[in-house]
Amino acid sequence: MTDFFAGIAPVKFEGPATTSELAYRHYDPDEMLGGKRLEEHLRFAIAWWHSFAWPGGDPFGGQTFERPWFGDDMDHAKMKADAAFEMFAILGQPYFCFHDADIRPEGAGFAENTRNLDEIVDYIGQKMEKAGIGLLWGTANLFSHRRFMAGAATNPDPEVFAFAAATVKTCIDATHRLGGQNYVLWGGREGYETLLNTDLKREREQAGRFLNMVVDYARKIGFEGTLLIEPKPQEPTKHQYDYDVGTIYGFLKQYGLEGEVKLNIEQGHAILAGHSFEHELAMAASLGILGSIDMNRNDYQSGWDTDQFPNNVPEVALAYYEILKAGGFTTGGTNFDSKLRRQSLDPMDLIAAHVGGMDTCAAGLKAAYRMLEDGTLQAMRDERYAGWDAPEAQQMLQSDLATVAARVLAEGVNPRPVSGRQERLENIVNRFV
Ligand code: XUL
Ligand code: CO
Repeated sequence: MTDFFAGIAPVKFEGPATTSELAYRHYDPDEMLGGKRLEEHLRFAIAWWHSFAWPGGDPFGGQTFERPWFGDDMDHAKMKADAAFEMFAILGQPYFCFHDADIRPEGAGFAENTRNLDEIVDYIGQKMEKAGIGLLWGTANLFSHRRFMAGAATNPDPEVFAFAAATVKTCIDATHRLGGQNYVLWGGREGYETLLNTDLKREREQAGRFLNMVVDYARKIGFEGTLLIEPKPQEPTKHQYDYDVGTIYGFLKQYGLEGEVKLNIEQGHAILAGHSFEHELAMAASLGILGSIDMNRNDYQSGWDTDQFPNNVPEVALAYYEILKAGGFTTGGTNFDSKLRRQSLDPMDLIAAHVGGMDTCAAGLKAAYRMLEDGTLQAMRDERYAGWDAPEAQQMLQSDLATVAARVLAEGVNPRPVSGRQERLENIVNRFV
């Protein structure tokens, strides 16, 4: 027990009209939406790294948060876990996510890291059972320690590849033991700063082998969760190999893994890649690799990964619209890869941030569901492509340029431009958000 959240009661659903600060206005876990409870649609998870490990630093200053569990021994790691489960009890979300380095103290090397991980995984496993909380995904932090400064799988030094492979093995083991629904790989240092010291072809090949080894191992131990890669275009490296959804799909195809690995798509990373979140989601869905989401909000001006809590319902609605159209989550969910601003010091800030985020997502999901149910958007989109339903149009796709040209000439084909109706469609969306 810690007294960190003392005086903060479990957050309840009180409906949109409530004036209490810590209540859900839109997130009622038991509300039914199309035969499924809201909790099962959204599958919220809390990120251990931002909520419990991050000290509040930025490039110009260090720690602003004072947390009683900050420290690098096992007692502090356990206190951190205690505080985490106290917060979970207040928020009532079903899942959490972690990196090895968030939950265990850093050891002197691989053996001690593994011992520490095993011990804390036992501790967390007992707490999960008691609380009825699940693990959405686990992952390895292959980017913070200086040994990974030139990459993990893509490192020019084979011994770093080995250390990374061994570490990922222990993290898949830990995720498997805790009943994780997914295992995530985010290649924070899998990229480069300058081509002058980088053999890009070789590095991508190493990453392809690494991922194949991960897939083989996960299957060998009977891990039934989904393996996910998380795209991000840059930061920390200048050029990251997992730039965006399309880039990763090409990589998976190249290494024969498109049927094995799906994607964990993050709002802020999509923005950094010059895309909208819904674009990345729709692209992944169209390629059959949509897995899970890291929910946050990125600053549109700053150009770096700000990981703010979501609070923009219209934006979130368009994201869940794509997710619902794709059939919703299976093993995936909504992980808050979101952190407080560094001046938000109080325990209350941490709770309120999640309450707001969960409410924003619930409101967005419900709006998306109504948009789908109404069907006008879908009908107008279908109408736009209706010409392609004609058998002649389908035949043309099987034909060749010369045949098409002959018909255009013979029939005097001269298409009449039609409106894309964007503003009308945007007005329709605004009826629901
Ligand atoms: C970094 C990021 C990571 C991954 C997991 O930008 O999003 O926290 O989600 O390693
Ligand atoms: Co993320």
